[in-house]
Amino acid sequence: MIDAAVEQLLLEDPKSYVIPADIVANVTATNTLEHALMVLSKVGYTRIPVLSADDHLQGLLALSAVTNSLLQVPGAAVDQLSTVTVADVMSPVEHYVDDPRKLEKILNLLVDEPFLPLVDDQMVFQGIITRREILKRVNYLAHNLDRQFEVIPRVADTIDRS
Ligand code: 2BA
Repeated sequence: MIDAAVEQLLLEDPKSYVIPADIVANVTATNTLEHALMVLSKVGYTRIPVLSADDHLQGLLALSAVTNSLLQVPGAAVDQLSTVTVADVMSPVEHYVDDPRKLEKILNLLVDEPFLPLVDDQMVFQGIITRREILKRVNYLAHNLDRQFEVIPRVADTIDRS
């Protein structure tokens, strides 16, 4: 369980570590891989969410899945990617959160995941929580814990600052 003081400080402003849906790069399952490659190249991210036309989270698209598809056909040119859709190569969403205050789950999953999609109870995409935003929050915690809480070591000589 997360320590109560740590949780309180991290949760002071949960919205601060959510990147809202309107600024998250995404593709739809019906997009061609040619279009998806253009989006991925332009934004510079290696993995982005796949949304339906009504903004439901459907999967994740990795740049590696697009390049793998290209390499399937010997000598294939990029325009061959217009015959394949995002739905053909996207991966399922294994991990997501429906509440940015579920810190225990978020911190555990972000050890292995670079980001977590945030959805509402209908699986409508709300944004993402990235490692970077959570680390910024942890950095804030590291610098502000003793401004709001008195932190006293249980054993007086356990802290060696040499
Ligand atoms: P990656 O694309 O593998 O990026 C890993 C880290 O590299 C990012 O960590 C970020 O620190 C840096 N980075 C990569 N491309 C960047 C760019 N175009 N602008 C600024 N920084 C860039 P995080 O920021 O923690 O992001 C973790 C993952 O979340 C990213 O993994 C990407 O899959 C996703 N992501 C982050 N912001 C996104 C956005 N606005 N739209 C779509 N996906 C996003």
